[in-house]
Amino acid sequence: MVQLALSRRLRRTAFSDGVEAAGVKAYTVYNHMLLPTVFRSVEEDYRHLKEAVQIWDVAVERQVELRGPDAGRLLQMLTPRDLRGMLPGQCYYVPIVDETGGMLNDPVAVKLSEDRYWISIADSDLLYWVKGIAYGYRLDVLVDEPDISPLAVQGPKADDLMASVFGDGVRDIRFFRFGVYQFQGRDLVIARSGYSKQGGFEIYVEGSDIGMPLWNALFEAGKPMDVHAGCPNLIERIEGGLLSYGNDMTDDNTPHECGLGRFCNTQTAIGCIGRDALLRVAKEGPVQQVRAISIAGDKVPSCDRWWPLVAGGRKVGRVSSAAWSPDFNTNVAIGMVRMTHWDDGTDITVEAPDGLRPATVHETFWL
Ligand code: THG
Repeated sequence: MVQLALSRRLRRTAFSDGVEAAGVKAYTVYNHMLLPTVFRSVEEDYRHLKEAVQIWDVAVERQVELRGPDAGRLLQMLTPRDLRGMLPGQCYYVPIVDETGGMLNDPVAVKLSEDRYWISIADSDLLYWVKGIAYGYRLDVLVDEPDISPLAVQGPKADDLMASVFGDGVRDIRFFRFGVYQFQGRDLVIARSGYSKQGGFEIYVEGSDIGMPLWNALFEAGKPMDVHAGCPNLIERIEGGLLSYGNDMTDDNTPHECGLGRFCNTQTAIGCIGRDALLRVAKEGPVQQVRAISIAGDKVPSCDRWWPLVAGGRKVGRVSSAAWSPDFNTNVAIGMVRMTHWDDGTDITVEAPDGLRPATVHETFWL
């Protein structure tokens, strides 16, 4: 079997020892680190995520920390989402765009205080863009990547598990809010968020040294709840319409093409570097947009390149993520579809690697 060689450049995480002991079967590389993709099987992991509770090593969600008097100004330069109403204790999903309005990342921003934020990044080297902006505009802000390793607790029993380790107070955390809770005498930021639609929390583990102690404590406390190691699940995230940067969108796409227009306030996001470009394209509206797509036939192979979408002999889009959904008894997919074919119920054809298949475009996702 071919192996992936580890080194300084392909980092393990603060939880990799636990992930291996739990029997991880496959990894992907994300922000130059290991991200588990399968434990038992994608289908078994999916069923268990929807019925119990899982612990996810999502340390690959690296934090870009902004600290200093210009931290808020810098974050507003990066995103077309209006941040003026953001309060300490809140998390915002923020499209990050370049000067052309192209997506550079789609992180969660965490406001710790007026002069301190974390940008919890998806898979692109956002740190360099942020450092370049801070330096180029002579901003009074420190930008770096601290030793913080997010650990997600996801699934319907997440509240019970978290309460048993951190106390009943965690049950009151509202969606996309966070509080500070103690573990072994250390303060940890805990938010109600995560890359699934099953509910749960993300623990921003500060200091790699407490990574395995916390991992072990959660597994011990979760025994009665059938806790298992898990990871972002391909099937569940497609059903839920959770986008994957680099797969479903790139810097060639605007947030509006990605269906992230609801997270943009381009008119009032004064200071956003991509604002003028986005105002120009927003006037016309996008000519292609992310859509849910169901694909006929039995289980599709894994989507490791864009699959063309065609209609009437013309290319009308592409599929970027696809998987068999046991709950919906069809293949579910995410794709970019041209406006001529993006209406709900439009029938088109996908050129899958194993042949042509009928597909249908949907206005909304499954979860
Ligand atoms: N949590 C944290 N950091 C992250 C992710 C995360 N960094 C990488 C990656 N995931 C970034 N991408 C997303 C995509 C979707 C969401 C969060 C991060 C998400 N979306 C909600 C939804 O679509 O239902 C809505 C969010 C909202 O309403 O504000 O949660 O998962 N820390």
